[in-house]
Amino acid sequence: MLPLVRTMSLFPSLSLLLLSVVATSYSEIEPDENLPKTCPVITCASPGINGLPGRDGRDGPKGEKGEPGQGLRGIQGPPGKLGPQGNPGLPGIPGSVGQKGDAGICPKCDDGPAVSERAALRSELDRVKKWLAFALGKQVGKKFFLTNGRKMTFDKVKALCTHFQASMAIPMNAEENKAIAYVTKGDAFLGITDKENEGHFVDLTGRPVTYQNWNANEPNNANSEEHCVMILPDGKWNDISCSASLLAVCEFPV
Ligand code: FUC
Ligand code: CA
Repeated sequence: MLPLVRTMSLFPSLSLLLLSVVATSYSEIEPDENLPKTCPVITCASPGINGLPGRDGRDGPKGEKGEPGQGLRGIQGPPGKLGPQGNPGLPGIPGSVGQKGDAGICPKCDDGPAVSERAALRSELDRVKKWLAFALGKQVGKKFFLTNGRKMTFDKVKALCTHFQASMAIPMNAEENKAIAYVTKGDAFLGITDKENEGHFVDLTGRPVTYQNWNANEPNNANSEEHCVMILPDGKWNDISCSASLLAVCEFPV
Protein backbone atom coordinates (compact mmCIF):
# COMPACT_ATOMS: atom_id res chain seq x y z
CA MET A 1 0.00 0.00 0.00
CA LEU A 2 0.91 3.70 -0.56
CA PRO A 3 1.98 5.60 2.56
CA LEU A 4 -0.87 8.14 2.25
CA VAL A 5 -3.59 5.49 1.95
CA ARG A 6 -2.13 3.61 4.80
CA THR A 7 -2.04 6.78 6.84
CA MET A 8 -5.66 7.63 5.95
CA SER A 9 -6.78 4.18 6.91
CA LEU A 10 -5.05 4.62 10.17
CA PHE A 11 -6.60 8.07 10.81
CA PRO A 12 -9.98 8.13 9.01
CA SER A 13 -11.13 11.34 10.73
CA LEU A 14 -7.95 13.15 9.64
CA SER A 15 -8.59 12.19 5.98
CA LEU A 16 -12.12 13.60 6.22
CA LEU A 17 -10.78 16.82 7.64
CA LEU A 18 -8.24 17.09 4.81
CA LEU A 19 -10.93 16.65 2.16
CA SER A 20 -13.11 19.25 3.85
CA VAL A 21 -10.24 21.79 3.82
CA VAL A 22 -9.57 21.22 0.13
CA ALA A 23 -13.29 21.63 -0.73
CA THR A 24 -13.60 24.81 1.34
CA SER A 25 -10.49 26.38 -0.25
CA TYR A 26 -11.76 25.68 -3.72
CA SER A 27 -15.23 27.16 -3.00
CA GLU A 28 -13.68 30.50 -1.91
CA ILE A 29 -12.33 31.11 -5.39
CA GLU A 30 -15.02 32.97 -7.41
CA PRO A 31 -15.46 31.45 -10.89
CA ASP A 32 -14.62 33.95 -13.64
CA GLU A 33 -17.63 34.22 -16.00
CA ASN A 34 -15.41 35.47 -18.84
CA LEU A 35 -13.12 32.50 -18.86
CA PRO A 36 -14.11 29.68 -21.32
CA LYS A 37 -15.57 26.72 -19.47
CA THR A 38 -12.90 24.32 -20.59
CA CYS A 39 -10.96 21.73 -18.78
CA PRO A 40 -7.40 22.02 -19.97
CA VAL A 41 -6.05 18.71 -18.71
CA ILE A 42 -8.74 16.41 -17.48
CA THR A 43 -12.26 15.81 -18.74
CA CYS A 44 -14.98 18.09 -17.28
CA ALA A 45 -17.25 16.53 -14.72
CA SER A 46 -20.54 17.67 -13.21
CA PRO A 47 -20.27 20.99 -11.10
CA GLY A 48 -19.58 20.63 -7.40
CA ILE A 49 -21.92 21.87 -4.72
CA ASN A 50 -21.56 25.49 -3.42
CA GLY A 51 -19.20 26.04 -0.53
CA LEU A 52 -20.10 27.61 2.81
CA PRO A 53 -20.55 31.50 3.01
CA GLY A 54 -17.35 33.42 3.62
CA ARG A 55 -16.58 35.34 6.82
CA ASP A 56 -18.02 38.82 7.45
CA GLY A 57 -16.04 41.71 5.93
CA ARG A 58 -14.62 44.67 7.97
CA ASP A 59 -16.92 47.55 9.02
CA GLY A 60 -17.47 50.17 6.30
CA PRO A 61 -16.95 54.02 6.81
CA LYS A 62 -19.43 55.91 9.01
CA GLY A 63 -22.55 57.03 7.11
CA GLU A 64 -24.01 60.58 6.97
CA LYS A 65 -26.23 61.83 9.77
CA GLY A 66 -29.80 60.79 9.24
CA GLU A 67 -32.94 62.94 9.17
CA PRO A 68 -34.58 63.80 12.51
CA GLY A 69 -36.85 61.12 13.69
CA GLN A 70 -40.64 61.38 13.47
CA GLY A 71 -41.30 60.21 17.01
CA LEU A 72 -42.99 62.27 19.73
CA ARG A 73 -40.92 65.03 21.42
CA GLY A 74 -39.87 64.17 24.97
CA ILE A 75 -40.99 66.27 27.95
CA GLN A 76 -38.82 69.30 28.93
CA GLY A 77 -36.01 68.47 31.31
CA PRO A 78 -35.41 70.21 34.70
CA PRO A 79 -33.71 73.70 34.66
CA GLY A 80 -29.90 73.69 34.57
CA LYS A 81 -27.66 74.92 37.41
CA LEU A 82 -27.40 78.69 38.10
CA GLY A 83 -24.60 80.23 35.98
CA PRO A 84 -21.85 82.57 37.40
CA GLN A 85 -22.85 86.17 38.18
CA GLY A 86 -22.35 88.59 35.25
CA ASN A 87 -20.42 91.93 35.29
CA PRO A 88 -22.29 95.01 36.63
CA GLY A 89 -23.98 97.07 33.93
CA LEU A 90 -23.24 100.76 33.10
CA PRO A 91 -24.83 103.45 35.36
CA GLY A 92 -28.25 104.49 34.23
CA ILE A 93 -29.28 108.00 33.10
CA PRO A 94 -29.94 110.26 36.12
CA GLY A 95 -33.59 110.63 36.91
CA SER A 96 -35.43 113.95 36.81
CA VAL A 97 -35.40 116.20 39.86
CA GLY A 98 -38.19 115.38 42.22
CA GLN A 99 -40.70 117.80 43.68
CA LYS A 100 -39.79 119.90 46.64
CA GLY A 101 -40.50 118.06 49.86
CA ASP A 102 -42.59 119.23 52.77
CA ALA A 103 -41.07 121.56 55.33
CA GLY A 104 -39.14 119.62 57.95
CA ILE A 105 -40.02 119.59 61.61
CA CYS A 106 -37.45 121.45 63.69
CA PRO A 107 -38.88 122.50 67.06
CA LYS A 108 -35.67 124.30 68.06
CA CYS A 109 -35.08 126.01 64.71
CA ASP A 110 -38.12 127.84 63.43
CA ASP A 111 -40.86 128.58 65.86
CA GLY A 112 -39.46 127.40 69.17
CA PRO A 113 -37.57 129.18 71.91
CA ALA A 114 -34.38 129.43 69.79
CA VAL A 115 -35.87 132.24 67.73
CA SER A 116 -36.62 134.43 70.70
CA GLU A 117 -33.29 133.35 72.22
CA ARG A 118 -31.44 134.56 69.14
CA ALA A 119 -33.26 137.86 69.20
CA ALA A 120 -32.30 138.31 72.84
CA LEU A 121 -28.65 137.52 72.04
CA ARG A 122 -28.66 140.01 69.17
CA SER A 123 -30.08 142.68 71.43
CA GLU A 124 -27.51 141.93 74.13
CA LEU A 125 -24.67 142.07 71.57
CA ASP A 126 -25.78 145.43 70.25
CA ARG A 127 -25.85 146.86 73.75
CA VAL A 128 -22.34 145.55 74.55
CA LYS A 129 -21.02 147.16 71.35
CA LYS A 130 -22.44 150.45 72.50
CA TRP A 131 -20.67 150.09 75.83
CA LEU A 132 -17.39 149.45 74.03
CA ALA A 133 -17.93 152.31 71.61
CA PHE A 134 -18.71 154.65 74.52
CA ALA A 135 -15.77 153.55 76.66
CA LEU A 136 -13.06 152.57 74.22
CA GLY A 137 -13.65 152.86 70.52
CA LYS A 138 -15.64 154.27 67.70
CA GLN A 139 -17.79 152.57 65.04
CA VAL A 140 -17.97 153.97 61.52
CA GLY A 141 -20.10 152.02 59.11
CA LYS A 142 -18.95 148.40 59.38
CA LYS A 143 -15.65 149.21 61.07
CA PHE A 144 -15.02 149.38 64.77
CA PHE A 145 -11.70 151.10 65.71
CA LEU A 146 -10.03 150.13 68.98
CA THR A 147 -6.67 150.74 70.67
CA ASN A 148 -5.18 148.93 73.65
CA GLY A 149 -3.26 152.10 74.58
CA ARG A 150 0.13 150.40 74.15
CA LYS A 151 3.05 151.55 72.00
CA MET A 152 5.04 149.24 69.75
CA THR A 153 6.72 148.94 66.32
CA PHE A 154 4.78 148.68 63.03
CA ASP A 155 5.33 144.92 62.75
CA LYS A 156 4.13 144.33 66.32
CA VAL A 157 0.94 146.30 65.69
CA LYS A 158 0.30 144.29 62.55
CA ALA A 159 0.74 140.98 64.37
CA LEU A 160 -1.42 142.14 67.29
CA CYS A 161 -4.34 143.13 65.06
CA THR A 162 -4.10 139.82 63.16
CA HIS A 163 -4.09 137.91 66.44
CA PHE A 164 -7.42 139.50 67.33
CA GLN A 165 -8.91 138.77 63.89
CA ALA A 166 -8.65 142.45 62.98
CA SER A 167 -6.50 144.62 60.68
CA MET A 168 -4.34 147.67 61.19
CA ALA A 169 -6.46 150.80 60.92
CA ILE A 170 -6.66 152.20 57.38
CA PRO A 171 -8.81 155.31 57.00
CA MET A 172 -10.69 155.24 53.70
CA ASN A 173 -12.32 158.63 54.17
CA ALA A 174 -12.40 161.67 56.44
CA GLU A 175 -15.02 160.16 58.75
CA GLU A 176 -12.95 157.06 59.41
CA ASN A 177 -9.81 159.17 59.79
CA LYS A 178 -11.56 161.31 62.40
CA ALA A 179 -12.78 158.22 64.26
CA ILE A 180 -9.25 156.81 64.46
CA ALA A 181 -7.86 160.07 65.79
CA TYR A 182 -10.70 160.22 68.33
CA VAL A 183 -9.83 156.69 69.55
CA THR A 184 -6.04 157.05 69.70
CA LYS A 185 -5.66 160.64 70.97
CA GLY A 186 -1.94 160.24 70.29
CA ASP A 187 0.62 159.17 67.67
CA ALA A 188 -0.46 155.83 66.18
CA PHE A 189 0.60 153.64 63.24
CA LEU A 190 -1.74 153.29 60.26
CA GLY A 191 -1.74 150.24 57.98
CA ILE A 192 0.00 152.14 55.17
CA THR A 193 3.64 151.93 53.89
CA ASP A 194 5.91 152.80 50.96
CA LYS A 195 8.39 149.98 51.76
CA GLU A 196 8.20 148.55 48.25
CA ASN A 197 8.36 151.75 46.25
CA GLU A 198 9.53 154.99 47.86
CA GLY A 199 6.87 157.69 47.72
CA HIS A 200 4.15 155.27 46.57
CA PHE A 201 2.01 154.54 49.62
CA VAL A 202 -0.13 151.41 49.59
CA ASP A 203 -2.33 149.76 52.21
CA LEU A 204 -1.61 146.33 53.65
CA THR A 205 -3.46 144.67 50.78
CA GLY A 206 -1.13 146.40 48.29
CA ARG A 207 -3.75 148.86 46.99
CA PRO A 208 -2.57 152.48 46.51
CA VAL A 209 -4.23 154.73 49.05
CA THR A 210 -6.92 156.95 47.56
CA TYR A 211 -7.69 158.95 50.70
CA GLN A 212 -4.70 160.84 52.18
CA ASN A 213 -4.41 163.45 54.90
CA TRP A 214 -0.74 164.45 55.01
CA ASN A 215 0.55 167.12 57.37
CA ALA A 216 2.27 170.09 55.83
CA ASN A 217 5.60 169.18 54.16
CA GLU A 218 4.91 165.45 54.54
CA PRO A 219 5.76 162.84 53.51
CA ASN A 220 9.42 163.87 53.61
CA ASN A 221 11.13 160.50 54.18
CA ALA A 222 13.42 162.08 56.79
CA ASN A 223 16.87 160.45 56.85
CA SER A 224 15.62 158.28 53.98
CA GLU A 225 14.22 155.81 56.51
CA GLU A 226 10.53 156.76 56.88
CA HIS A 227 8.46 154.06 55.14
CA CYS A 228 5.54 153.81 57.59
CA VAL A 229 2.72 156.26 58.35
CA MET A 230 1.50 157.69 61.66
CA ILE A 231 -1.68 159.62 62.46
CA LEU A 232 -1.30 162.64 64.77
CA PRO A 233 -3.89 163.59 67.42
CA ASP A 234 -5.39 166.14 65.04
CA GLY A 235 -5.78 163.48 62.31
CA LYS A 236 -2.91 164.70 60.12
CA TRP A 237 -0.39 162.14 58.70
CA ASN A 238 3.39 161.99 58.86
CA ASP A 239 5.71 159.38 57.36
CA ILE A 240 7.85 157.83 60.10
CA SER A 241 10.31 155.00 60.66
CA CYS A 242 8.66 151.60 60.94
CA SER A 243 10.91 150.96 63.95
CA ALA A 244 9.34 153.80 65.91
CA SER A 245 7.22 152.92 68.92
CA LEU A 246 3.67 154.23 68.48
CA LEU A 247 0.15 153.41 69.65
CA ALA A 248 -1.50 150.27 68.27
CA VAL A 249 -4.94 150.79 66.73
CA CYS A 250 -6.90 148.12 64.86
CA GLU A 251 -10.11 148.04 62.89
CA PHE A 252 -12.56 145.19 63.61
CA PRO A 253 -15.24 144.14 61.15
CA VAL A 254 -18.68 144.62 62.69
C1 FUC B 1 9.59 165.87 60.76
C2 FUC B 1 8.91 164.61 60.29
C3 FUC B 1 9.69 163.41 60.63
C4 FUC B 1 9.98 163.33 62.10
C5 FUC B 1 10.64 164.59 62.54
C6 FUC B 1 10.83 164.65 64.02
O1 FUC B 1 10.77 166.08 60.10
O2 FUC B 1 8.76 164.65 58.92
O3 FUC B 1 9.00 162.28 60.24
O4 FUC B 1 8.75 163.19 62.79
O5 FUC B 1 9.83 165.72 62.15
CA1 CA C 1 8.12 162.51 57.95
